[in-house]
Amino acid sequence: MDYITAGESHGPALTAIVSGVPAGLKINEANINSDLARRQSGYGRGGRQKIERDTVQITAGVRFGKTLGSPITLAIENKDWKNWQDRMSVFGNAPENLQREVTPRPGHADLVGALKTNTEDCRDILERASARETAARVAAAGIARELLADLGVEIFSYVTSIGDVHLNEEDPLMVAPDYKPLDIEMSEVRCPDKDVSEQMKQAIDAAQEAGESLGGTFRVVATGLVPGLGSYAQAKDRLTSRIGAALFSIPAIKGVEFGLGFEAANRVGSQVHDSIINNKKSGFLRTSNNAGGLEGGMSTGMPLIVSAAMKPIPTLKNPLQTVNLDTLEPAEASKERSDVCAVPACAVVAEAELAFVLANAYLEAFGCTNMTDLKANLKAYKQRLRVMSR
Ligand code: EPS
Repeated sequence: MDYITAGESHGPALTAIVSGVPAGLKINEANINSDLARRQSGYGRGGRQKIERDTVQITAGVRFGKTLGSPITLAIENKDWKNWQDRMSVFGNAPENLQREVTPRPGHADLVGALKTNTEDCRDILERASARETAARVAAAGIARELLADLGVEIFSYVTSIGDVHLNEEDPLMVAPDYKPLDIEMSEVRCPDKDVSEQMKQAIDAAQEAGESLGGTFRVVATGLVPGLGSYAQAKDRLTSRIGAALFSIPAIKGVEFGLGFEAANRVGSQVHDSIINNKKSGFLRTSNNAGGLEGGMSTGMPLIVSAAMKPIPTLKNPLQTVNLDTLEPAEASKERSDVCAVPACAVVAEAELAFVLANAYLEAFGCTNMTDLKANLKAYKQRLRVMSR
């Protein structure tokens, strides 16, 4: 299963094509739209989210609510396009009064993209480099999420810090899978603790007043996985490397940690690795989950827990110094309308990226042509594991 997206932030629409989806998978548009709404939400988002009501339109690959096994096309209209038709026209000439973007923002793709593609207008770059593109990823991953849900896998995320406000968790790797999704969804910053949510919102308010932006960290959790997804045999098949690459593909992600992450490097071996037990009811289990559900590049069957760090958004109300590309003189970086903080939204995008990797791992292990065969193979595998653990 693979996806590709197209679309500019202020163009007519975002589009995704998902290929390699098995036939016979039920698709519920409402679930995809709910993920799109979750991505749009979050305290600290900019004015754009008041304009958009992201909803998916599926135009290929689904018949009577089920996948055909052919490529699926998903489109999301950019409602803001009507305000940009002159500046972002697909054909015709640029308007005479067109204001080119010539003051690249440090931290965004503006300057390097312009140098690379030989354009005199950074808008050619920023329109695609904008995190608006992640709406198409979330829609595409909606297909992966339907597949995983059908196989008993759930994915959720929560925010662990915004700026210097941190959620203090006693034993996060053990408690994280038990958080109540409703508590997370009720928080405007996707944080399960009400008081910390308030502090995070205050930090966002303060940043906004100061003309600043804020980054943060979040965790993504997947439950219900069978052990053995991914592989130890080839570098590219290690689930760890695939998930790492997928999360690092999200704009502004600067760090990814699995389970204990960097903290594992501070400890001795016996304080890191998870003892193995065998329990008649559940089979092989671990007494802890420091590995975050991955060993040898494969799922262990424990909840998969991965954390990521997002840098602050580069568009600043009080901009940094840059160089005017026309005059080559010092200038202030451009002040696009933007978000003060998009960490909660980024966590939803990370859910989507993780869903894609995990769905692929299931398809590789249990077959990818149709849901009936896939489920039969998965059932047989689970049965064999039960026999091996008794
Ligand atoms: C985004 C839409 C954008 C930005 C943001 C993400 O809308 P606009 O540019 O029209 O305000 O709010 O873009 C960025 C964070 C970025 O770095 O470009 C969205 O829908 O997620």
